Amino acid sequence: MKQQPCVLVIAGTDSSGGAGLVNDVQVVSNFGARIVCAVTAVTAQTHSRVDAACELSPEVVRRQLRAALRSGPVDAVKIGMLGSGAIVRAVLEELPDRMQMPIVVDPVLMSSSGAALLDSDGVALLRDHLLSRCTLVTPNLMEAATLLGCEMAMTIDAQFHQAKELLRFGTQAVLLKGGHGSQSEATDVLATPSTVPVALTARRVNAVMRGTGCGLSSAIAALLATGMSLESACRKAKAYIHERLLAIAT
Ligand code: PXL
Repeated sequence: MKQQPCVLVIAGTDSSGGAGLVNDVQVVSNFGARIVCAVTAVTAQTHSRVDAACELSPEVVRRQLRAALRSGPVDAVKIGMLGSGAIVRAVLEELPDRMQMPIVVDPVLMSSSGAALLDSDGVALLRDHLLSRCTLVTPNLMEAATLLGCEMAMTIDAQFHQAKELLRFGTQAVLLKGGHGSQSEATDVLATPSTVPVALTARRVNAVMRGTGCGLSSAIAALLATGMSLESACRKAKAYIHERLLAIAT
């Protein structure tokens, strides 16, 4: 029997359970993979506000990463909240090569309630050094605009354009999520340097759920850990999030 795949989750905790590590662990487990982890920050929050965010020392993050990577084979990495530039640096120093295992980065910049979850030094390091080390980056429309230093894409054409633009930071692929848009379909655009970008669409669901971004990138990492192709993993992960939204829809 094939060994159970293992995902390394690098993320912060959210005491409401809606986003962050708790959500990541639930999703990765749903896809049957094992988890090793490195906690970057502890946040105290409800569904409507962030009360406190405390980053761990970069040294503790570094040691968790070393220990996690030594504790057995790891088949994929998911990176969520990083908190500070110092933690981004620690992750850059310990992160395996993407040729060894797929690395999915959810560029967590802000909570859905609007609190900053990465400082400005961290944003610059993520954009200029982390993206060139990853297999896939999964920004939402706001995160893409921040990374590119431009206005948020308001049309599907603009979303296609920004997905391709983000490739200039050296990531192997971009999944630009349209969940925060206003069209009747929620369209995500998958772009790579060597293929025509594809639109992954799902009917927009009338539901509010925190942590859909965390969940999507965790599902993709868990599927890539099984050896699935990038496009299939993105499609299957999107279908999974769509099902979860349908389950709570009004
Ligand atoms: O969904 C982004 C996110 C990631 N990680 C943590 C969070 C949030 C959003 O609130 O709190 C810990």
